Amino acid sequence: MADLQALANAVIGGERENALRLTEEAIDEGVKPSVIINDGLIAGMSVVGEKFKNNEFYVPEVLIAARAMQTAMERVKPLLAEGEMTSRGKVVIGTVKGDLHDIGKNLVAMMLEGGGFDVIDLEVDVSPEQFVSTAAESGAHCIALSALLTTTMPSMKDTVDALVEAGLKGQVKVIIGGAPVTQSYADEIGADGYAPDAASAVDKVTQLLA
Ligand code: B1M
Repeated sequence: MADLQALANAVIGGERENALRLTEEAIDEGVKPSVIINDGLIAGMSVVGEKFKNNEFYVPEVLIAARAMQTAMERVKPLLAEGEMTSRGKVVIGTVKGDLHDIGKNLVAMMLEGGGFDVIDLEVDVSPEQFVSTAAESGAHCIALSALLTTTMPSMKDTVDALVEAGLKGQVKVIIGGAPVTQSYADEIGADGYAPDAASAVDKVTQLLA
């Protein structure tokens, strides 16, 4: 019988091949793809998130776990029947204009995906206009902005302002983060939320979209 706890454990341990094998076994046994994703992959990643928050896991462990999760996810996602699994929301993420740091942003994107959100990753050096037009075109619920340079933080405010100008403020939530970013900066620029790390970002987006 398919062992979804073992699958979750394989994700936690970053065992990519094991995670893929257990996913294929579950598929062969007829377990619903949504159950494999929720009770195996997302369950595993949420433990990873907790361990990261509690400093039991560091960046390399999270990246390796996320890679195992993504490999298994790629196998099972195409099998989802239409409407079988409702996304928890769509998030457009990127590192702001002028900023090329992407390690933290990638972690946040992977944790959000592992948390059951649809993620559109615009990568790095993303202008306010790109964030807003992608959110509008894709019907996203949230824009997630990462900045690592104090000099690029103003682009976060420009993005919030561009959202206001597009008449989407409130309808599309904005969450910000990155090493130099603080809650008081989020309050100052009118962002809806701030998170200090990738696991907290999942909690914050969940809360904002509730
Ligand atoms: Co750069 N760099 N860098 N750099 N770099 C910093 C950020 C710096 C603090 C180093 C230093 O001087 N001590 C400094 C910034 C100073 C400042 O502005 N206050 C700096 C500088 C100055 C620069 C350049 C200007 C250097 C130069 O060329 N003279 C240049 C700028 C390039 C550019 O972006 N235009 C530059 C270049 C680079 C590299 C390309 C060499 C490389 C980036 C590689 C890459 O990302 N692909 C790099 C690196 C690696 C760093 C350090 C060493 C590490 C950053 C990192 O990846 N941390 C960094 C010093 C440091 O932080 N110790 C530094 C690990 C990562 C997991 O953490 O990104 O903080 P972090 O993400 C965390 C949280 O912040 C949070 O969650 C993550 C996981 O918990 N988080 C979010 C991040 N985004 C979030 C979004 C959220 C929520 C949470 O919601 C949406």
